Amino acid sequence: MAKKTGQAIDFASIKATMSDPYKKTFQIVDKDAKIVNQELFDTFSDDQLVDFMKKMVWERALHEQTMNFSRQGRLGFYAPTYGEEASEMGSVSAFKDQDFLFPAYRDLPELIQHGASVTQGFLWSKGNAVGDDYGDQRNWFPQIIIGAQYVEAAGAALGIKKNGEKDAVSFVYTGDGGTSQGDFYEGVNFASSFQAPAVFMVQNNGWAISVPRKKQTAAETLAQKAVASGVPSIQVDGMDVLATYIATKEARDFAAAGNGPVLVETLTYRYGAHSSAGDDPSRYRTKEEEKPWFDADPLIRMRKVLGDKGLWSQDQEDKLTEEYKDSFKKSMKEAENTPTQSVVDMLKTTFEEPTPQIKADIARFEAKESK
Ligand SMILES: Cc1ncc(C[n+]2csc(CCOP(=O)(O)OP(=O)(O)O)c2C)c(N)n1
Repeated sequence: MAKKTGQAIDFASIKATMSDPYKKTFQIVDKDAKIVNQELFDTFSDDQLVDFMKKMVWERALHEQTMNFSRQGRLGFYAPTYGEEASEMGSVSAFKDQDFLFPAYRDLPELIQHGASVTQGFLWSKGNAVGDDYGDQRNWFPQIIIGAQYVEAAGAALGIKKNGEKDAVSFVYTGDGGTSQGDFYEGVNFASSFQAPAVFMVQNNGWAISVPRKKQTAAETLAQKAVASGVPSIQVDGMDVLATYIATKEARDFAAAGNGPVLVETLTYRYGAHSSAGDDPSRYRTKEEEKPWFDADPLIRMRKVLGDKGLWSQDQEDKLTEEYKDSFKKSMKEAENTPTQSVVDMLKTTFEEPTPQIKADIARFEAKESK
C-alpha cells in the first residue's frame, strides 16, 4: 500500500508485515507423510516413533470408548478429542513429572499421560471429587471456566521460581476461543513480567463450539498474541506429532532454563462435536471445510511413516485398540464401584471452616442423604 504524502507513520505496512515471523508453520512430516525436515526426523529413534503412534492410538481408542459410555449414559460432561491426538500426545510427552499441568476440559488424555488414572478421568466427568485428588502428582483438575487455567498456571510458575526449583515448569492448555478471554492475556503477561517458567499451549482446533476461529480474532495467528507481553511463541502443525513434540520440548527447555514463558499454538481440528452434550457440527460447518482436515489425520500420517520403515501394521493397531478399550471398560467398572459423590462431602470440603449457610446446608443434606 502506497504511503500518503504528509503521513509520518506507515501503519498500513506495519499491519501488513507484523505477522510475518509467524507465517511459517513448524512441521517435520507433512500431511502426505513426506518428511520435510529430515535432520529433525533423524533425531527420533524407531522406539520413539512407535511410542508416539501408540499414544495416539490409545487416545483415539479412549475417544471411541468414551463416546460409547456417553451414549450408554455412563459419563457426565465429556469433550471429544477425535482429531487432536498429535497435538495432545506430542505436547504432553515433552513434559516431566515435576512439571505442573493445568488442563482444560478437552485435556483428559494429557492429564492421564501425566499420571492421573483413567478411572479418575471418568470420575471427574461424573462430578465425583475423588477424580480430582491427584495426591503428590503435579496435576490440577480440568478447568471448565474458559481461560481461568492460564492465570492458575502463571501463579504456579511464579511459585516454582520463588521456591528455587530447577528444571520444572507449569504447562497449561486452552483452545482458540480461550485466547479471547481476559484471563488468557493476564496469565501470559503475569508470567512474563515475573519471567516465570510457564509453557502456554493453545490448541487451535478451528472452533469454539459454533464460533469459527476467524470470527474470534483479527490476529493472523494466535501465537503472535504472546508477543505484546514479551513472550516468544511459535505456530506448529498440530496434526504432526513429531513437530508438536519438538516445538513443545524446546519451549519447555527454554522456560525451564530461566528464560521466562513461551507460547505454542498447535494447528489442529475437532473432527466431531464440541461435547457429549450433543451439539451438531453439521449445523455450523460444511463438509468442504472438514475434508482437508480429515485428509491431514495425524494417525494416517504416522501409519505411513512407520509402515514405510516396517515398524507398524494395521493388525497390530487393531489388537492394541482392543486391548486399550478393554482396559477402559475395567476403569469404568472401577469408577462405577466408587461411592457416588455426596452433597454433604462436597459441602464439607468447600471451605476449611464452613460458613453459617453451608453449616445449615450440611445439616439439611445429612438428614436427606442418611435416609
Ligand atoms: C468463562 C466462560 N465463558 C463461556 C463458557 C462456555 N463455553 C464452554 S466451551 C466454550 C468454547 C471454548 O472454545 P475453545 O477455547 O476454542 O476450546 P475448545 O472447546 O474448542 O477446545 C465456551 C464459550 C465457559 N465455559 N467459560
